[in-house]
Amino acid sequence: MADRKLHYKTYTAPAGGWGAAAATAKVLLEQSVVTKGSRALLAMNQPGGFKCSSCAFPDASCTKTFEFCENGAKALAHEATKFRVTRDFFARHSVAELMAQSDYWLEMQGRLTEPMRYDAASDHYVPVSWDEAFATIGRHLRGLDSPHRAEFYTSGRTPNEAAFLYSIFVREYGTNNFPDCSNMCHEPTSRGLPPAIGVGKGTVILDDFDHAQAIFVIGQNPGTNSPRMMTCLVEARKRGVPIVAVNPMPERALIRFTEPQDIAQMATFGSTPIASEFVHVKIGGDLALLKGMMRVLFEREAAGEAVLDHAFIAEHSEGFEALRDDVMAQDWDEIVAVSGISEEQIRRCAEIYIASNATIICYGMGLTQHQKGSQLLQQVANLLLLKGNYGKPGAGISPIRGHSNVQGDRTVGIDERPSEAYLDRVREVFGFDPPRAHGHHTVESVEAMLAGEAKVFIGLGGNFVRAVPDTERAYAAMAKLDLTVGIATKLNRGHLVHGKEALILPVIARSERIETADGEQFVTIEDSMSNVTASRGVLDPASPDLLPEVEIVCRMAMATLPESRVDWVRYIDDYGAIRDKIAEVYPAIYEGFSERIKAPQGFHLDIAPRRRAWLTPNGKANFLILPGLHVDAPVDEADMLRLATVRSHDQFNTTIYSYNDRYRGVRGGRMVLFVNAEDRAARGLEAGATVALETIASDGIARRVEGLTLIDYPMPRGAIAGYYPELNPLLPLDYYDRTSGCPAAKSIPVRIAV
Ligand SMILES: Nc1nc2c(c(=O)[nH]1)N[C@H]1C(S)=C(S)[C@@H](COP(=O)(O)OP(=O)(O)OC[C@H]3O[C@@H](n4cnc5c(=O)[nH]c(N)nc54)[C@H](O)[C@@H]3O)O[C@H]1N2
Ligand SMILES: Nc1nc2c(c(=O)[nH]1)N[C@H]1C(S)=C(S)[C@@H](COP(=O)(O)OP(=O)(O)OC[C@H]3O[C@@H](n4cnc5c(=O)[nH]c(N)nc54)[C@H](O)[C@@H]3O)O[C@H]1N2
Ligand SMILES: [Mo]
Repeated sequence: MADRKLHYKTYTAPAGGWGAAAATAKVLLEQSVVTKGSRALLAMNQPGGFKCSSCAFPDASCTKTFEFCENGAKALAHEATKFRVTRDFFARHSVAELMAQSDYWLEMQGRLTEPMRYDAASDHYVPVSWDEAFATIGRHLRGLDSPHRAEFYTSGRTPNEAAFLYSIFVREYGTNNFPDCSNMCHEPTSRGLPPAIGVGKGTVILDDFDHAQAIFVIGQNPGTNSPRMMTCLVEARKRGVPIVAVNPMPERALIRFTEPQDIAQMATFGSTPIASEFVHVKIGGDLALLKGMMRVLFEREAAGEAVLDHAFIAEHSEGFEALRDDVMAQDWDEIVAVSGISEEQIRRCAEIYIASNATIICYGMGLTQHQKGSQLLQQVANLLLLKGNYGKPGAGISPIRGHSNVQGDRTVGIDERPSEAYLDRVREVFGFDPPRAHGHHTVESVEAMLAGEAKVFIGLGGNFVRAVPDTERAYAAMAKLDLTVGIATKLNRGHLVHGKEALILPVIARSERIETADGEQFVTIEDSMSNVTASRGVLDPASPDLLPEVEIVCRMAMATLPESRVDWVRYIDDYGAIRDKIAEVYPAIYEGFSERIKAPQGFHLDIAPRRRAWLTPNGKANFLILPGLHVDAPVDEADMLRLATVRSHDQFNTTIYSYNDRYRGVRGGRMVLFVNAEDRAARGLEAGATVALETIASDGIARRVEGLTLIDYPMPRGAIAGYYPELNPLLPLDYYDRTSGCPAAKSIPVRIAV
C-alpha cells in the first residue's frame, strides 16, 4: 500500500545548520530524555566518556571542544529512551501481532528489559531466567552433529572485548561460521585492498585531512551517515582544497553545508559550499570514471609531461605497464557512455588530481555494493598509487566504515576466512586447536539455512533478517532453524522471524555503565582510521536485568563447553585481562594494549602503507587489473533500471527513526522511488504515480515490491533509488561480489510494473 501522508518538496537550504539543531531537540523530546540525553551527549566522544555508536568516523574530541552531530544525538536518544519493552508488553502482544507492526513501531517501543523465550503454544515471548537461557543455548549447540551447523553473526556495535571472546568461543566450539554485518558493507575493502596495498583498511588518519590538497568523496553520503566528516570537509574547503563528490544523487550536504558548531555561520544563516566538482555518475559508472581519469594521466605522460610519481612507482610497485595497457585500451566514447560523465568533466577531475601532491579518496557503499566491488576498489588504489599517495601527509585511501566498531570486530577475530598465522596464535595462546576450514559469510549462512544444513543462529547484535538480501527467502530460512538467539538492545524484526525455539537476550548499551564484581569496566573500539579508544558508559542501565555483552558471550561459552581451556569466569569481571589476551594473540599491533589505552585519545594501530611497507606476497604495492568498464553484469533488456538501495536521513540501518528524509525533501513515507523524470515519462507515468518494482533475474524467482510512489529527482538516466531495508525483497541472495561476498545492493536490475 502506498504511504498516505507522503509529501515531497525539493530541499534547497544547506544541510546541517538550524534544521539539524532542531531535529536534535525534537528527538530528545520524543524519547523523553531531554535532561538525561543532554547530559549524556556531553560525555559522548569525550575522554573518559563513551563512543558514539552511530558511525565509525573518528571523533576529534582531543582537539575540538564539542562535536555536534544530529545523527549521533538520534542514536543516543533512541538508546537512552525512557520507553521500555517489558514482560507485560509481550503478554499483551502475540508474535503474530507484532509481526504486523512496522519496523518504526517496533523501534519506538523502547529498550528490552529482561531475557525472553518464545513459547510456541501461545505464540508469545515469555520471561526466562538468564541461567535457563544459557542452558538452552548450551543444549542446542552441544546437540548438533557438527559445529558447522551453527551460524554466529556479529553486528559492528559489539566492542572489541566481546567480539574477541566470541571469536575464541566459536572457534573452540569448532567452526569459522562468522557471518558479519561487514560482509554486506566494507568486506570489499577487507578483501580487495590486501592484494593491492597489503592491508584491508584505510591508510588515512584524521590529521591527514588537514594536509590534503584534494579530497574525493565517492559513493558516500557523509551529511547523513558520517556527519562528523563534514567538519573535515568544511575546513578543507575553507582552506581552498578542491573537493570532488561522485554520486548519482546530488546529496545536499555534498553541495552546501552549515556547520552547527560554527556560531557565526549559524547566526547569519551562512553556509559553506562543499563540492567544487559534482560528478553525477551513473550507478556503476565509477570504474569508467576512474579509468578515464587514469587515461588522462597516461595521455599527459605520453605527451612528454611527468605527472606520475615515477620514483614511487619504481621503488614500491609492480604491474604498472599492465595497468597502462588496460587503461589505454578503453576508448573515450565508451568511458563517457558507461560513466555518464563528459570527457571534459573527467579531464577536469583528472587535472584536480594531477595538481594535488596529497590526495585523499574517501568512499562508501556506493562503491562497495556492486558485483565487482572488491576489484573496483583496487582501481581506486591504482589511481592513488600513480601519484604515490600513500605514506605521506594528507594522502591515502579512506574507506568510511559504517558501524562504530565494525573494523575493530574484524581486527580481533570476527572473520570467516581467518589466516593460518592467526589460528596458530590462537592455538598457542589458548591451548586448543581452532578449526582450519573456512566458514560461512552472510550470504552463505542464509544459503545453509535454506538448504536445511544450519540449525542454530546466534546474533550478537544487529537485525540479520532485515539486513540480508531476499527478504522473503531470508524469513523462510530463519523459520527452518531449531534455535534463534537475538542479543540486542531493542526489539526488532529479527526477534519475530524466529526458529522453533527462540531467545531475546537484552544487553547493556554503549552509553551505559558496566559494573562487574571487579568494579566499573570500560570497553574499547577501533574507528575507521584504526584509532583504538576506550568507551565508558555514563548512564544507568535501562533495566537491572540486562547483562553486558562480554558476560553473555562468556556464559554462552561456559554453557556450551564444559571442558573449555579458556578462563571465562575471570573475563566476565576483568576486561583488562581480555585486553591482555588480545595483545598476546596480536602482538604486532596490540602489544602493550592495557598501557596504551590509558592515553585519553587512545592509540593508532600500525598501518603498514603509511610507512610505505607492503604486506603483500611480493612485498610491493600492486597495480591490479579489472578489464572492461563494468562493475555489474550488463542486462540486455530495454526497460531495465539500476536500483540503488540507500539510507534516509532518519534511519540507522534497519532502525527507522522517522518517515522523513529531510535533505531529499521527503516527508511522511519511505515507500518511494527517486527517478529521472524522462525515465518516468518514457514509461507513460505521472510524477506521484504508485508503481511496483520487479527484479530482473534469471533464477526463476519472482521478486516484487508494491506501493512505491515515483518522485522526480535529479537521477542520471537509467538510475533509480529507494530505501533499504524496504526494498531488500528485490535483492537476490546470489547477486553479490564473488571476491568478498558483499551483496550488490546498489545496482539491482529492476523494471517498473504498474
Ligand atoms: N545516520 C546514520 N549513520 C550511519 C548509518 C545509517 O544508516 N544512518 N549506517 C552506518 C553504516 S553500517 C554504514 S555502512 C554507513 C553507510 O554510509 P554510506 O556509504 O553513505 O551509505 P548509503 O546511504 O548506503 O549510500 C551511499 C551513497 O552511495 C550513492 N551511490 C549509489 N550507487 C552508487 C554508484 O554506483 N556510484 C557512486 N559513486 N555512488 C553511488 C548513493 O546515492 C548514496 O549517496 O553509514 C553508517 N552511519
Ligand atoms: N539493501 C541493502 N541492504 C543492506 C545495506 C544496504 O545499503 N542496502 N547495508 C548493509 C550494511 S552496510 C550493514 S552494516 C547491514 C547492517 O546490518 P545489522 O548490523 O545487522 O543491522 P542494524 O540495523 O544496524 O542492527 C540494529 C539492531 O542492533 C541492536 N543493537 C543496537 N545497539 C546494540 C548494542 O550496543 N549491542 C547489541 N548487542 N545490539 C545492539 C538493536 O537491537 C537494533 O535493533 O545491513 C546491510 N544491508
Ligand atoms: Mo555498514
